[in-house]
Amino acid sequence: MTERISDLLADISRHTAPGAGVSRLPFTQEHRAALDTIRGWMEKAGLTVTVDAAGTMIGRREGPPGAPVLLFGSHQDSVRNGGMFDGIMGVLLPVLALGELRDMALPFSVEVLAFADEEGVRFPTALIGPRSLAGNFDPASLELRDANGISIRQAMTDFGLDPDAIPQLDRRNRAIIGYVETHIEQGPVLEADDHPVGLVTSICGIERHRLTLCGEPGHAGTVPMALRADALAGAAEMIVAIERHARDTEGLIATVGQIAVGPNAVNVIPGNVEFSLEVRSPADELRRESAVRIIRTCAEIAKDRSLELTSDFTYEQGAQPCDGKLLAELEAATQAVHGQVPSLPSGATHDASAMSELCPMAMLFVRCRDGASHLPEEFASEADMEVARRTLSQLVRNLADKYG
Ligand code: HGY
Ligand code: MN
Ligand code: MN
Repeated sequence: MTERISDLLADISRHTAPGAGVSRLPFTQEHRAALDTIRGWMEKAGLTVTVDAAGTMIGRREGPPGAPVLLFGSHQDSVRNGGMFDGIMGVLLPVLALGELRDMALPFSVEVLAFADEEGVRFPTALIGPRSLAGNFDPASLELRDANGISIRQAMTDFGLDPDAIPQLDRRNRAIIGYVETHIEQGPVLEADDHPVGLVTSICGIERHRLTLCGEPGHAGTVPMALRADALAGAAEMIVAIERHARDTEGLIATVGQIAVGPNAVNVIPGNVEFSLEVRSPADELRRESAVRIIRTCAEIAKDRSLELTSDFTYEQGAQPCDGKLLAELEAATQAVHGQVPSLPSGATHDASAMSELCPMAMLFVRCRDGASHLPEEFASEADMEVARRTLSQLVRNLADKYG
């Protein structure tokens, strides 16, 4: 009897740090436990399982000698208190699809990739796995540290990996048909249009900055309002200005998701604040220009309030269009299974953003209840996931005819 997809996802979501939802960060005991479960899925589907130097678990089905490889995959990690579908569903579905096709001869090899770190929640960077395959991983990022001061290098070494072997993962000279990622939509569009799945046309670009404000801490009762340089009040004015700028700019999204205040005491005027600025857009030029304008506005506010502002540019991923030919293949498979082919851009970023530097990339979205994601309430239905699984099997069948 075939196990229900949601039961398999519920099972792996047990590998989480305590708290609501799923909290599975890279190179942790939760990650290691998840790899054991994923290994079981892959072996049951007849795949040969390895883990590469970047911590990507790879389930491979060997094709004829010299044949190209078709790649599927997504990420095993989650945000803190996230849902049980983001990432991991895109590992499970292609594994199940390949399990269904295990007796069918294929004219190419196939791999399912379970990447270690897409969210960039533990460390101030992400996409180590796909960037390693695409040959553009920056070894300097191995020295970046998490909130406990543990470097990526240390975390990977403790996890049993050899980060210095990452450069050997470069697959730019390999014959690759393409990379297809299946992912929960994380937005409300498919639900609003009543579709179980949809094709992704492009993935937005993203950049992150860390803004640090220094003011004058002081006694909350004795320093007159006119004499204050209150770092938190300054940050508040900046955050409202950031929101207003994004609201007034078509095609732009900006978010301040993290903030830290010092000394964070009820009766002390905040002396320093550090907050994150994240800017997204399908248009890289607009994103970059807007980030410059936003930081300039923050600098003006800082000056008016006698605060000192420093901003560090911490992360960037360019916008990526999905590959026309691979999309057409995914469209034919979706048409065959679902009868209709909705398409939409992705406001979330994905491993596929980095994989598109290596090979043709396409994505299949699965309907997301209420568009809720990065939350414990995240939900995709069994029926919709089944449509996605069948679409992936159909895609492999269609490509087998084409390459056969
Ligand atoms: O932030 C994102 O868009 C992705 O979920 N990491
Ligand atoms: Mn994701
Ligand atoms: Mn996510």
